[in-house]
Amino acid sequence: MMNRAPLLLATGFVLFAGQAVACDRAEMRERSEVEASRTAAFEEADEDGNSALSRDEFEAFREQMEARRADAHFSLVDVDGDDLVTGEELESAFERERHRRRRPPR
Ligand SMILES: [Ca+2]
Ligand SMILES: [Ca+2]
Repeated sequence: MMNRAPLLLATGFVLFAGQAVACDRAEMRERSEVEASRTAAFEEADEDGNSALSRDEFEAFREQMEARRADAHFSLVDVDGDDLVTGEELESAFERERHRRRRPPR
């Protein structure tokens, strides 16, 4: 039946929107930072500037992204921003993560 397609699309959108709401702000910020830095990492890794990555360049890109992701993750866990992650901050980050995973999708 053709009429069901829009309904299914709408249902999919509502589920997607619910998941987006489920992301807390810090996570959203982390994601947008990672996405924003992807282009920069690509350009940096593209050593010969041909707008494409060779295997070696791709490896450099992957390392760049990993470092940037780790950096963003660190900032997320370091709640008070003193550039140190305490056991307490780590534990509360795990707790937030557990809470986020447990939350049922709306
Ligand atoms: Ca290249
Ligand atoms: Ca800290």
